[in-house]
Amino acid sequence: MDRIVILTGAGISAESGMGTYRGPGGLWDSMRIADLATPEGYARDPARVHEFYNMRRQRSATVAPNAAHEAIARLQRDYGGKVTLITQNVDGLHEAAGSPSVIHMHGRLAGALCTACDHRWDAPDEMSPGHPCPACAAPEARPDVVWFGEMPYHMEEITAALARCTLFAAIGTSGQVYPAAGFVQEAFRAGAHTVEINLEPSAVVSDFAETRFGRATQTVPAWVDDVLGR
Ligand code: BV8
Repeated sequence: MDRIVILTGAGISAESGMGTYRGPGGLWDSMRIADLATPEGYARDPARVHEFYNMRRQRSATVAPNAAHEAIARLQRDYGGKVTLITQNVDGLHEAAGSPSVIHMHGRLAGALCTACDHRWDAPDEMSPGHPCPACAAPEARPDVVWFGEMPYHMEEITAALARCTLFAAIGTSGQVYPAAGFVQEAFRAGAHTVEINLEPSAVVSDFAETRFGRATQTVPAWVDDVLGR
């Protein structure tokens, strides 16, 4: 049996109404990464960053998973071999679609983190500077999201899965953010077949053996049917 590793990005949530980061109407088109998704930006203006994440946390609670999220949950349920699902997304749509395990390498909008004691808890809708940590009461709560310049989460587990995988699929990602954009090369070095499933060619499309272009709600269920049908 194959060992499948799937990496998803904002494109898989696009048809659920969650914005993407780049491309038409992308979050980073209107917002400055340096001000909103870096530790330096947070240190400069924590209220502005909390507001940015409060707005996205509330938006994330209003959208539903789509056929692409549901197809991946079906693959995780029905496939005989191991399926490791890694997402760059900070929304909870894979879990909402029924995926039994999701590795959030860039954290989660629904999570809060205490910078004083490392405690993690479910974030309230609204967080602001000085929000107290429920464990140590320090006024040090921040969104539990990985900013640029910070180490992504679960990298040991991810590296081990890539080193053993026989099939790697990147779905809905522009391939512009590292280390995620380099996972295809790690999978290729492990001897895996690699497939890019995206609306258009990503920045690393040439690293993939196979490509399937189109909207995720069309391309992902078809790909899952192919994998399950093999
Ligand atoms: C780190 C959380 C090291 C926050 C995010 C120069 C070279 C190489 C690397 C670097 C460099 N300079 C700096 C770096 C490192 C940096 C980086 O890669 N920068 C880039 C911009 C050059 N990376 C980091 O800082 C990472 N950390 O390297 O740490 C380290 C080592 C030791 C010690 C300490 C540190 C951390 C990166 C994580 C940043 N956080 N998110 C938040 O979300 O608010 S990144 C952010 O981008 C999201 O996580 C997002 O998921 C991710 C990637 O974007 P995509 O998911 O790909 O989304 P995008 O909009 O770009 O693309 C959407 C795609 O979907 C498109 O291709 C589109 O065509 C497609 N699509 C659209 N609609 C559909 C569709 N596809 C199918 N169907 C549709 N309907």
